[in-house]
Amino acid sequence: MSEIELEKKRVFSAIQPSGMLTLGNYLGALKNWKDMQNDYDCLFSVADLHAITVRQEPAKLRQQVYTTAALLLAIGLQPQESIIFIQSHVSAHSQLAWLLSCYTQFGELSRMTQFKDKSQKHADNVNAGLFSYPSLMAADILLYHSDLVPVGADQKQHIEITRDIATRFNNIYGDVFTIPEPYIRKIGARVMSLQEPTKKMSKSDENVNAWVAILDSPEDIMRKFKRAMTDSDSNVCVGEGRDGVNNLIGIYSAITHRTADQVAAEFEGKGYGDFKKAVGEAVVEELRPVREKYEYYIKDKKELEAIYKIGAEKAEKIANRTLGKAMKKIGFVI
Ligand code: AQP
Repeated sequence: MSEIELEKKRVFSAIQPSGMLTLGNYLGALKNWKDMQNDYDCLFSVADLHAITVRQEPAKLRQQVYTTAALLLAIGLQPQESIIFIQSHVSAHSQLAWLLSCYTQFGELSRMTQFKDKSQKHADNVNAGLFSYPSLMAADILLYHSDLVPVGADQKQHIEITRDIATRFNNIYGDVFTIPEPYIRKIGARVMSLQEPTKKMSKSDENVNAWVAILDSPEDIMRKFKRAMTDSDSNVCVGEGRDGVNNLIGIYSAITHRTADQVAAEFEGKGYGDFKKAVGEAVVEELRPVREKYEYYIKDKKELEAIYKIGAEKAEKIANRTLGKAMKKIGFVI
């Protein structure tokens, strides 16, 4: 029987080093990255160019880039399996972003909910980069002919605009870009704030009790879940308007792989106290190995640097080919 090696689908995703990564980042994105790396041809990036759309303190940003890169290894990404790199180390991202911004409409950028949210949150710094963020994200994805982009639900709109930009470009110049699909899991795709459960859990939330950092100590995690907002009912079951409880059930389900009905059965007759404790403990145990491995990777900056430099070299080869092709099609002399 002849063996036919099937080409693996290409996966790309990135994460901003804009603060301590949260349980939302972990369940919505990182956990899926790890699960996909054996079955797909993967590239994962630390999106430092995206991070400066919000003002960053230089020393802190540098440290967060290291922390984020070390966390990618700590969650189990293998440099032998996946290409792991820092976005700004591959200049094709900025170059293609400029080209694509000329194929992106003002009207479509104005409709992006992330732009609306962040421009309200950072009203003193509504910069052009914040507005054109989707053109850079489109460049990130399209440079690698990505088939799938594993993200949390909040990024769906950005994948849709990427598809629109790529289709527009291809309609003018022929088949240059692969049209990517979002890869959004049902469970864990939208982890909400523990204090205001109608808002997504976000690493830049000023209320530290609203979010759990992947590197939080077990004591802090337990305390945050104990204080998590629920409601005046005491039944652990999913229901309309029960945002706090729904969120905790979602987190527990994502970690224990139990359905919402199984969770309800497990806590029947017990109060929120027992339930919150169980969710906290599940999160502590899920994140414990990540925290331990993180300590190992962050200590050895030389190894970390070697990994992301090799990653950038590999990524650059793919990215430059796509960039060159796009430039040639547009009519640049190259
Ligand atoms: N609460 C969340 N639930 C599920 N997924 C989430 N993601 C973020 N928050 C949640 C997913 O994590 C990936 C990386 O996100 P990012 O760091 O690039 O940017 P973000 O979506 O803007 O995340 P934050 O935490 O809200 O950052 P800040 O506060 O800096 O804006 C993405 O796949 C995202 O969907």
